[in-house]
Amino acid sequence: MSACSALLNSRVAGGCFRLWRGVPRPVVHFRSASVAERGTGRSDEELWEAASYLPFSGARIGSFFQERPVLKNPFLEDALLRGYLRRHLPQEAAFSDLCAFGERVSKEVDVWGRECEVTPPQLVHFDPWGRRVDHIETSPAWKRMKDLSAQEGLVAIGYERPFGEWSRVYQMCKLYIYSPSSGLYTCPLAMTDGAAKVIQSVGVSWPVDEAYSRLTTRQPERFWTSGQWMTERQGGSDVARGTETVAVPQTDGSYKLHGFKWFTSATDADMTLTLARIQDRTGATTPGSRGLSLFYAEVSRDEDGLLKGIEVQRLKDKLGTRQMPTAELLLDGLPAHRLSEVGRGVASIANMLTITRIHNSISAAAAMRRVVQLAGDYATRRTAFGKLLKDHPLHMQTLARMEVETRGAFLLVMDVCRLLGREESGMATQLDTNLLRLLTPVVKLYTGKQAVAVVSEGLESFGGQGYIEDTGLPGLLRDAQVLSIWEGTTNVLSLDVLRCVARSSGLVLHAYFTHTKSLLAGASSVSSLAPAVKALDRALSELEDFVQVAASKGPAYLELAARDLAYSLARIYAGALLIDHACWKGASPSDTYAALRWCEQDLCPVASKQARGCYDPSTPALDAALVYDRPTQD
Ligand code: UCC
Repeated sequence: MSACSALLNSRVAGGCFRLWRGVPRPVVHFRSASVAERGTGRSDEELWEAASYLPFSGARIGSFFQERPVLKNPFLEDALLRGYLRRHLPQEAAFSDLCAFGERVSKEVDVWGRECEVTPPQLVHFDPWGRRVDHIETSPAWKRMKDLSAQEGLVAIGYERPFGEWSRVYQMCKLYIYSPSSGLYTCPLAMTDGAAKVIQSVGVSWPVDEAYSRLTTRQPERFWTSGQWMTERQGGSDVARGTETVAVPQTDGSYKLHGFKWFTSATDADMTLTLARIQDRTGATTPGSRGLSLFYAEVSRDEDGLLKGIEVQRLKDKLGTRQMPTAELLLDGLPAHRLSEVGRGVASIANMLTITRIHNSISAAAAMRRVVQLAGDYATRRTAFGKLLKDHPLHMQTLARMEVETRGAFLLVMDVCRLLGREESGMATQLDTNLLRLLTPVVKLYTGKQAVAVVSEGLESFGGQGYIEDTGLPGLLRDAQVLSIWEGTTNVLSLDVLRCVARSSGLVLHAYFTHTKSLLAGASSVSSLAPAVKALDRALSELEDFVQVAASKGPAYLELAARDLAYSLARIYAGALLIDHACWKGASPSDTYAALRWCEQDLCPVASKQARGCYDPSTPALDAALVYDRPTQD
């Protein structure tokens, strides 16, 4: 008989009293036995036993409860965010607004975010009398998010530009604080910002002047959000071939759209930008990218309450982002106005893509930051193996690695925001513009991918509790997973990097090398950073060598190297930003430590993989053979 079953048997035979003989009596917090058992007629001993020796019973569930992680003011808690702003935007107005907003997020908004998650949108197709209404019902919390977004100027700041070239940084810092508590309201805000940007680029005049003022207002009752309907049944990446929607010209110069949009995010929007092919008199359209034009449409209802020219087919059943309605839409004569020149749809909507990709990167860095903050807080509360988690070096090593990833992501995203701000305020040099074009896809793809890894690691740091739905933690991972998918998958964006290198005849890479070297210039005399600077210098020359060799290779070679090239660009640039930040006179020892740790990884995977022959002509066939390797018949 095992020791365990012997104990169990002795309990059954003699009662639990024996189990405690000679063992110090436990301190048990119990509901008052005399009250609970009064009138039961049980002896004192029975009562005493029940009260003192049965910490778990029908009436008790034990006395220990794990403390939950506490969300503190995300602005005050974030040393790098505050350091970055002290360095670049040392304005009291910005600090006090971000501090107050951080307080509001932690005390008020985070609860709404959770409410959005547990009260997902519903599609009501019919009213009780059978009339088709296609009404998307959203939670009260989702509606509060809309009002808050207007009040806090989460889109407006980008257009008011209160801090000149640093206004985008300021706006995105607010979104960074807000994002993980926003119940995914950052998605409609991203598209709203993108739509305002597109309207600004084509000219704020009829028919979009009213829309522009509503997208950028701070008045909740006037505020509109926009959709971005790009994805059709044939897929969302190859927009040029996948778009079937046609635009039928009307006599008044407007159009009616007919098509099927397969993914439309935040479909409760007030308006949308979308792509379609203009039909000629015979009904013919131009295929490919040159056949696509950009359209503006309002989502409105007729006097009977029916959506004009739209049927909501169904809501998507998604892994995450459940807070937000994502729908399939049949466009059946949707009234619309053409915004771009005929056939310039993709190029015109590219402005929107730049903005939504930057928002995506903000959400990715913010998700990492949130899970690191919560995990760090939890480590000060949770005891295991006799001490707090924070006193376990291996646990802290894990959290520190997550912190390093988060810092790299934050600086990458902020630098893209800095460049965007410079461009929009007319301060950008040609180098800035080229750098912005190259870094936007690089930062989006890198941070999207890293967010999944860091948030997943973060959940693990809570043990089993990280896997429990109503802690709110699993939602962070579900929502992170979309970040590498929408707005261009990792591979599609890696190919976009190649395309912008080719279209600029390499000028975007020239801008990249020039600026990265300038970031390192001040670090050569800082001895504490020497190993990081050395590693980065080496990686930069490996990357330059790769570019030299790759220039003589064909498209197939470059395509195989595209993802590793994008990762190399991201890691090297983030390393340079971390080093540069650590050289700032206000930097902390942790800033130096983070830069050193970042630069310990393989900073230039495209060179390492090239050296191993990963892009050789034999590779595609070997990859395919490996993927489709099946057991042979015995
Ligand atoms: O809609 C979606 C979900 C909405 C939710 C948004 C929330 C996000 C924020 C969340 C925060 C929580 S998801 C679907 C989004 N779809 C995509 O992202 C599309 C992915 N595919 C691509 O990006 C492809 O590379 C395409 C569609 C751009 C490729 O199309 P083409 O026609 O083959 O492109 P081309 O020929 O390369 O480019 C056509 C023109 C060129 O201009 P010109 O003719 O002047 O040379 C390009 O330079 O467009 C220009 N262009 C760009 N310009 C293309 N891409 C860009 C770019 N990224 N930036 C600037």
